Amino acid sequence: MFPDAGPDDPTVTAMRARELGRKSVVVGDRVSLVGDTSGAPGALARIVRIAERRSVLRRTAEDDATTAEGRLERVVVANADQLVIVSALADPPPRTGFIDRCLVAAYDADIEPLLCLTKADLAGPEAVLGYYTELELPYVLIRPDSDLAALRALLAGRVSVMVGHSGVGKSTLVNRLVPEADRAVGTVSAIGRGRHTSTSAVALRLPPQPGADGDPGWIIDTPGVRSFGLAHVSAESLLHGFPDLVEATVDCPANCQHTADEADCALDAWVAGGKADPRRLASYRRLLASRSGEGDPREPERNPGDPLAGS
Ligand SMILES: Nc1nc2c(ncn2[C@@H]2O[C@H](COP(=O)(O)OP(=O)(O)OP(=O)(O)O)[C@@H](O)[C@H]2O)c(=O)[nH]1
Ligand SMILES: [Mg+2]
Repeated sequence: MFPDAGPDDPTVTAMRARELGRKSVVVGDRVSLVGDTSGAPGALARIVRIAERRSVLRRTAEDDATTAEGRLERVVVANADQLVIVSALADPPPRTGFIDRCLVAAYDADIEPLLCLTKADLAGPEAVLGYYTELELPYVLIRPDSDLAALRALLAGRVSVMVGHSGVGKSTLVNRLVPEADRAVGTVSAIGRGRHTSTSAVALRLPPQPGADGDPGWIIDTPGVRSFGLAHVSAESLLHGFPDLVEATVDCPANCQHTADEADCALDAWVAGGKADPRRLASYRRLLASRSGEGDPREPERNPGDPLAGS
């Protein structure tokens, strides 16, 4: 698949060849095929090689690497250029802690983030955008009747993967972007949680637009995640998801862990001096705490100030 595959190339069904050993193939992988690659009904090819991955987006089930769940690392997708962080503005309510985690994962995997705020017909984006003012984070607002031209322009020529909680509207958006996709769309239950309608990731070629030249890009729809665990990201790399804070740490004492109980952590003075939003530092420290098994395990991705579930 992917940019050099033309729109008229056949869709080939292939299975993993035994010589690949235990290496798993994930959505986004570029592979070498042998056998019947005609795409004819019943034709079956074999995947004999997985090309080196340009990027690998990972998450863990939990944050704490000392637990079995924390060690269980999942590759979400390979070779993505852009991480589309999908968050509803209501129903389910936005979780800035979740978005912060996705940003950490994106920077860690060297994938560009794009914030996609859905259900803009139900609530305004001011609170979420206000939280990210210092980040120059590109964003798009989506409502059922919105024009998708700006989003299509940001997706053109790249492989983008959507991540987000269940029920935020990922598949709804994919169906609008790729009308023949026919992705199942679910309902959101009363407590504001979706039901995990999508159960596997699927990459879809975006259709060419009249008047636009070049490759329209690929979009990958993924199943909703309950949390985006970051046990695989080092404490130092966590900070890369907080570019508004990173500069301050040059003034930290050697081996500063940047936690709230570090007496001389320069982040406190940075925030006290108005150079960054205190909520961002709090979010970073909640992430640090969560990785060491502390913090509120029920809603690890809700920052103070985020709306309550169901509101
Ligand atoms: N009001 C409103 N509702 C929306 C919007 N986008 C999606 N929805 C509704 O939200 C519900 C969930 O949408 P899905 O597209 O299934 O959500 P998903 O993110 O794919 O969920 P999972 O597959 O479970 O991860 C559906 O009832 C949609 O109709 C929107 O922009 N505004
Ligand atoms: Mg879905």
